[in-house]
Amino acid sequence: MATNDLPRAFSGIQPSGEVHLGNYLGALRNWVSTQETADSIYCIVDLHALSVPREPGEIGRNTLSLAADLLAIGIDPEKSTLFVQSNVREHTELAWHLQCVAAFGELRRMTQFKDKSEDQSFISTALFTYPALQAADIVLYDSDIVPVGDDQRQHIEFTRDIVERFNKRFGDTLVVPQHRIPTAGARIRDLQNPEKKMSKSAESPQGVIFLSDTPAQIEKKMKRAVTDNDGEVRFDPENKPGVSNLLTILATCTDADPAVLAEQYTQYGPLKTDTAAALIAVLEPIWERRAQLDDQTTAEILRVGADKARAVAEPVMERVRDAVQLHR
Ligand code: AQP
Repeated sequence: MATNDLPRAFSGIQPSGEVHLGNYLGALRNWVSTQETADSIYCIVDLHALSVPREPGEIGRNTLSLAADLLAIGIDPEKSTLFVQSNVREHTELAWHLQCVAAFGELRRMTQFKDKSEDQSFISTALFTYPALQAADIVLYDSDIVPVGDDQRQHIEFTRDIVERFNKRFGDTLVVPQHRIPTAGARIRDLQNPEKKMSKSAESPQGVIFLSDTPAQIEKKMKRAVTDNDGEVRFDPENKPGVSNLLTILATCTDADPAVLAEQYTQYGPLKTDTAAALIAVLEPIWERRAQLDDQTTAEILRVGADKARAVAEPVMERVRDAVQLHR
């Protein structure tokens, strides 16, 4: 809980590539609305992005650009704290303490680890322990709520479990957070491979709508989106994942119900055209704001954000050190 009696919200995004529609509809849109009802802390989780092999400088370069995207989307530094994970050292210190109460078997059950390690020639230990660092990110700020997409549900439940275990072992020290997953748009699927979630690291960029895509690129990707052969427009995510994904995107962009929207269409073509148009209308003001942001202003916002974040994190970390009682 924040000192101003508002709940504390925390969430993060990796600078692992360009922001896509799944990130936006599943999480970032809610980051913006949460600013009005919670003391919100948003983090660019650059250390997480290092859990798969990267070139030197790659993540550093992506970080500033991602920060500008977040500001353009509507993260307001007057209302929220926006900062970079590696600028606050306490994240890794607390992660160690949480790894010490996390069971190997628990981590092995994480579906994100299974998905991301599949077919990889090098699997880092960091990819395996990723959820413990994520848990530290959250609880380092006494966070009450965590706005995320559905893919993070298991990680937040893991966070709750290990924080409860820590509190049981060392005394009531850390706040146990809750996820906040949207009812609509919580899992946006890849347009070419609707069995999978839309992801920065997708096999083909044709299945992913990036925030930086032009209207023409969006129209083309929507037109080519994989549907199915039965020709019926129906909201049925299990049996018709491609069509249901388009309905979800259209519904989320227009604040409508996807099943009700489905009744207005008899063919896939007009559904694709309307979905592209609705999306472009939502993204246009974001593109305009993004074009006005310069690197110097963005870097200064991150610097101030890191100072604000440290001021919250340091006393929480001190509480953890007191609870564990190592020699000082
Ligand atoms: N397809 C999605 N639908 C809904 N929400 C999504 N999120 C990600 N993909 C979808 C949400 O976006 C937030 C930031 O996620 P992230 O970038 O930190 O990590 P990720 O979930 O691993 O995203 P990607 O795009 O799949 O990245 P890569 O390919 O690098 O692993 C989270 O709240 C997430 O739920």
